Amino acid sequence: MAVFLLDKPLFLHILTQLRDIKTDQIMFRKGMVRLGRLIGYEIANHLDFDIVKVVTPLGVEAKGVVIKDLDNIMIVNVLRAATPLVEGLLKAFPAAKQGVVAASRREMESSSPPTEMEVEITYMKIPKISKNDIAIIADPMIATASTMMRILGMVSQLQPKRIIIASVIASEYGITKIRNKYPDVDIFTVSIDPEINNRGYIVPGLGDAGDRSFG
Ligand code: U5P
Repeated sequence: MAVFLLDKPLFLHILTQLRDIKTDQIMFRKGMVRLGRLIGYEIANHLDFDIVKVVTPLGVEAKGVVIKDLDNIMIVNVLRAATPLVEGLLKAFPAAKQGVVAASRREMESSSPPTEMEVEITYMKIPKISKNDIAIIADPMIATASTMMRILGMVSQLQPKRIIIASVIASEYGITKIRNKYPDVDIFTVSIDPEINNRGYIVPGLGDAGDRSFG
């Protein structure tokens, strides 16, 4: 598994707006869409490609690149927090199929940071995929990774060619948990934050991504 840390200034500029408590719902959602698009382009830059030749209008050959897998993408939208992120990803992968999973954590205050949280999945619809397809699971926040592990369990059974996680902030703990069980999964994230608090929120984080996008 590789972790791709997307920490170039434009990513961090948008992340900083998302972290800021003063950023309102509209701007938050817009920032998530922008990040989704940028993360999508980064993922596209790490897909397999072929070297091809084309003939230009000048009648001469030019060497070029074709990323075949651009048309073999299935994006899983982890409702509801991932919806604006997926909107952005779809700009990078307009031909993508889309699956949805409605997942919610049972949140409660405990005396120490949770390592596991109960996750309820109330709806799930994943389109048929082939062995040539790449599954991108989008969730802006990976804290205890309880949600992601449930979804990875389902998506890995479909045996896609590759599984990629698109996230904005992942905790160190969550990444390690995913890496131990799913060593072949790639994670694209803008930040790796160090802590999880007693309610299961990433610190410093950006709060509840679903609430901040949708109220
Ligand atoms: N979540 C947040 N903010 C946090 C931590 C978690 O919004 O600081 C939400 C995300 O929407 C994500 C889920 O779907 O909880 C991931 O938590 P976990 O299952 O990794 O603990």
